[in-house]
Amino acid sequence: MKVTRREFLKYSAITGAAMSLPLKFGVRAAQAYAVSMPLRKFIQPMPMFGARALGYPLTIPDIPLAGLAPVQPYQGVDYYQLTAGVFRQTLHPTLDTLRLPGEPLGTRLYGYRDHTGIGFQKHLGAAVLATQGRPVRYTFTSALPATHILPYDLSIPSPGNGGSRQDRAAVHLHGGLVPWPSDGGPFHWQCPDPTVVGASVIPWLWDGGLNPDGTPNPNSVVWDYYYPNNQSSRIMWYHDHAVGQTRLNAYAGVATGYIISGPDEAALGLPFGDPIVFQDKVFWDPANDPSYATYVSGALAGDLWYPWQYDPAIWPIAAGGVPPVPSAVPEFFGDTMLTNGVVYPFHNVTQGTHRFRLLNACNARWLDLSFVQEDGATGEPLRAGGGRGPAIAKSRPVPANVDVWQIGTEGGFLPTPVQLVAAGAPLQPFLLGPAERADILVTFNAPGNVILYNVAGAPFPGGAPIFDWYVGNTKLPVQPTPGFGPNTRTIMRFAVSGTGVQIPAPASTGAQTIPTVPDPANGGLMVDTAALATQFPGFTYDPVPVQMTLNEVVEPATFTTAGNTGRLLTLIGAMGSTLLPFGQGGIYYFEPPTESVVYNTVRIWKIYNLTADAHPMHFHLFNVQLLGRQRVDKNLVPKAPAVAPLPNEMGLKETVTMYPGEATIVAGLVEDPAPGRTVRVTRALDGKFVDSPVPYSPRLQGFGLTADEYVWHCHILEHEEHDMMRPLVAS
Ligand SMILES: [Cu+2]
Repeated sequence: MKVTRREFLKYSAITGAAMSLPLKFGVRAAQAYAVSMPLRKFIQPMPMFGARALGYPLTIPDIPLAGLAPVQPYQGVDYYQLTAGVFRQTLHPTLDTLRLPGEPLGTRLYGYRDHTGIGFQKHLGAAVLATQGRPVRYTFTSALPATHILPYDLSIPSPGNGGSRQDRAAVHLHGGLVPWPSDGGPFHWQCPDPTVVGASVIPWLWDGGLNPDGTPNPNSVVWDYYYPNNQSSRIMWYHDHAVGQTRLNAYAGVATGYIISGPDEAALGLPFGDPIVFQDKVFWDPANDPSYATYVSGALAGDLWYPWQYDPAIWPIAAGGVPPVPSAVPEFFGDTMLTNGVVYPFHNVTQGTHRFRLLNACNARWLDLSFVQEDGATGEPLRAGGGRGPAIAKSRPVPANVDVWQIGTEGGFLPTPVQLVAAGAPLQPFLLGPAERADILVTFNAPGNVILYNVAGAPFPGGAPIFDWYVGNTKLPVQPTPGFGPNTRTIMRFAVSGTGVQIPAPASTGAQTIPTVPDPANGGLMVDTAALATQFPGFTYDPVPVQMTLNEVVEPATFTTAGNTGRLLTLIGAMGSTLLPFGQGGIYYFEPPTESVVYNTVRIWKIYNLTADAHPMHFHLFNVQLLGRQRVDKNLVPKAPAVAPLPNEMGLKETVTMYPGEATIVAGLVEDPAPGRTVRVTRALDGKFVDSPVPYSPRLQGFGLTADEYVWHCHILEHEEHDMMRPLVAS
C-alpha cells in the first residue's frame, strides 16, 4: 500500500538534483507550522444539525437547516436565498479568553447563511434537507470580504476575468447529479460585484418574467442554482469551489451538509441519523507565529491559522527555488479536531443503537476510526500494555464495547451493509478519506465515556510524526497535556448512559450499483455486462479504459507568476497530454480538456498513482463502482493481480482512495442530469411555465467543444488547487 520517498523519486521520473532533498518531517522551522494553544477537551456539547427542525431541545446549540424564503416564487421546488459571508463564533470558550478588552469574541469564519440573515449565521450553517425528486433552486450571492481571512497566495494561477479577487465563491454540491451550470465548478464563481463573474457563469434559468402581453418571456433568465435531487437517499455536502481559493474558502468554513431523503430510505425504517462533520484546524497563538498578522489582516489570537510559508524543512524544494511569501503549501494538517463545527465536543447518548452520518471535511487528513474507552483520570484513552508516561506510545487504547455497521457511503446506501466492529473488535477497516462519508449504526453496549479515536497517518498512509498529535508522541514540537488539545487522535467523546433500543442493520437495502463479477484474468472485479443491460437498460458499456496518472513534480517556472519557486506540484496526467509525456508529469488544469464522458454510458477508468501518498480522487457528475486496486511498477506494468474492493466499497461512490504505487480501477456510471436538456420552471402565482434550455459551456466552446463542463480532481484541497484537477467534458 505504501511506497517510500525513494521509490517515489524513481516513479516520478525526476532525475538529478531537482528533488533530491528527502522530506524532513522530524524537523520543524520556527514559524512554518504553528501550534494551537491547549484547549480542554469534551467540555461543550456537540451542535446538532437542524435542531429546531428535528425536535432537539433548544439547549443543544444547533446548526440550522436552510429556511424557506418568505416568498415562494416557483412551483414544485424548494427555493432558497443563500449567501456566503463572514462572521465570528466561539468554537471553544478558552479562545475568547485570549481577547483583549474591546476586541470582538469568537473565531472569524466564513460560512453560508440563508435569507434569515447574519444574526443566525453558524459555523456549518444552512445545511439543506432535500426531498428526493423535489428540486432545490436557490439564488446565491457572495458577501465575502475583499481581503481574505487566511494567507492568500497571489502566485496561484489567476482565474482570468476578475483577476485575483479574494471575495470569490462558487457553490459545488458534492455528489450531486446536476445540470452543469449548477455544478458550481471552479469557473462558476461570483463575487459581491454582480457584473464580475467566472468564465462559466451563464444566466439560463427562467425567473418568471413575462412579456408585456402576459405570456412567459423565456429570455428573462437568471444565474440560479438548480438541483433536480433525482438521486437515491444519501448525505452529500455543498462547499466552495472557486478557482484559486477553494482550499482557503473551505477551510474558513464555506461548507455544510446536504441530505436527500426519500422512500428508499423510509423503507428501511431507520432513525433519521445525525450528521457528524469532522474538520482539523489550527488556532492562531501569536506566541508561536508573531508574523501571522502580517499576512492576515485583522487576525486576532484564537482566529484560524493556515500555513503561509513553504518550509523546506517539511516539504521538498528544488535547487534554486524561491517560494513566494505567502505561499500555497502541498497539504494542510490541523492539530485540533472539530466535530460539527466546535472543538472536541461531547455527545450524550443512551446505550443502544444510534445512526450517524459521518463526513470527513478535513482539507487533507484521512480518518482511521475506532471507539475506545476513556481513562476517567486523564480524559485520554484507557490503555492496556503500558502506563501513562513514556511507555504510552507502545500501549494500546482499550476498545469500547460497541458494534458498528456501515450502511452507506457518499453514493447512498450500501447494497449490503457491512459490520465494521463487533463488541469492540475490528472486523473491517473504518477509513474515511477527505470528502468521504459513512452512514453508520453504532450500538453502545455499555455505559461510560467512549472516545472516537483516529490513527490515520498524515500524510496518508505513511504518516509523519509531526502531524500525529497525541500525548506521548516524543516527535512533537510541543507535548500535549492530557485532557487538552492539540490532539488529532481523540476526536470527541460519547457519554453513554441509560438504556435505549437496539436496531439491527438491514441485511440489504435495495440500493443499486454497477453489477460486477470476479475478473479471472486481471484479478479484482469486472463489470457484469449481461446484468448491466438488465439493471441499467439504455446504458452503453464502453470497456476501453480512460488511463490516467497521478504525479508529483517540481513546479515549472512558467506555471506561476512567482517564477522558479521550487515547490512541489501535484498533477493529473493523461494519455495524449500536450504538456508532458504520459506517466512523466501531467497536465495543468487550465490546459485543454483530455477526459470526456458520454451520458448513459458505463466507462472504465484506470488511474495510476505515481506519487508517495494516497489521493482521494473525486468525480463530479458521476458515481463509480470500484473494481480493484493493482500494484504496478514505474513503467505502469502490473506487479500482481488486482485486489477486489473492501466490502464497504461495494456500492456507488464518488470519492475513492487511490494508494501510491497502485492502479485503481473504477467503473463510472454516467447518468444524464437533465434529460432533454431542459428544466421546467413554473410560477407559483399562476402556473405559467417555461422549459429553460440547458446551455453548453462557453468556456469549453473556447476549446472548440460543444459540451457540458465538469471537473474531476483530488480532494486534498491543496492538491486540487495546485494543480491536481482536470476538466471533465460531458455530452
Ligand atoms: Cu491528492
